[in-house]
Amino acid sequence: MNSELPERRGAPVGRRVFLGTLGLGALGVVAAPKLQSGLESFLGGASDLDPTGLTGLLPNGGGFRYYSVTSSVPRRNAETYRLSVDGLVDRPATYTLGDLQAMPQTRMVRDIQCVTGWRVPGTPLEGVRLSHLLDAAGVQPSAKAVRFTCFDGAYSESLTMEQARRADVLVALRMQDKDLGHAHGGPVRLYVAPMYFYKSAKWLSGITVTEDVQPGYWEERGYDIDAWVGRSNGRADEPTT
Ligand SMILES: Nc1nc2c(c(=O)[nH]1)N[C@H]1C(S)=C(S)[C@@H](COP(=O)(O)O)O[C@H]1N2
Ligand SMILES: [Mo]
Repeated sequence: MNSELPERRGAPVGRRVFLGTLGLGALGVVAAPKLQSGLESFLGGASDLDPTGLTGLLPNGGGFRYYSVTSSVPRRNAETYRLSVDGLVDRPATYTLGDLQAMPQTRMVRDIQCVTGWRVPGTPLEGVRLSHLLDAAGVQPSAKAVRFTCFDGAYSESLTMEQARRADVLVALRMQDKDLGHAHGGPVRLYVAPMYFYKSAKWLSGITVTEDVQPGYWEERGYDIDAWVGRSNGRADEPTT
């Protein structure tokens, strides 16, 4: 495996470059307690995202790290959020948050595992099964994969059709029994429970059914397309339970 991959050094390259430009690296230690409390209120929805992305270097109370490959992400709420389902389908659709909330919800409690090594055990995620949306759209026989795009304008992911139809792949609306906040990719993110967390695209805005798998953001930068926990990326983590 390529040891030059940016995320293996602890942070996505975009943010590192951004921090480096601002010269904030050394400030982190001093500023951490203040930023940490800022992040916590942010995660509660009360304040704006730290535009430096410095909060991304700090684990929050629950052991998560905030990841974004872009330095800022627009906000979407119940009024402005839209999810499109298109590509090789008979019935393309655009859903609001309310539409998604009205569909059958599935709740799962699994370990979340980032490929860089941090893990958050026993995390509840809840939302609509991706297979439900695919069935509603009517996938055409030539379709072998699904591509996901995000309203950060940069990130993308992909799954084979077989992976996408698994019961443990959700279009997630809630995490830790709360509506998904902006920092964690709200209002809607993908959740691919059996794979490393980079498959779980945040700020999900598009689901496109495609003929073949198109490598996602980190996959174009060397990570495995099939990102099974414990069986990919040269790692030997225990599978999530
Ligand atoms: N849109 C988008 N989704 C993303 C990422 C990202 O940078 N942008 N990072 C991925 C990675 S590497 C991880 S570990 C998780 C982090 O999710 P969190 O910020 O909720 O902890 O989101 C994944 N999904
Ligand atoms: Mo990650």
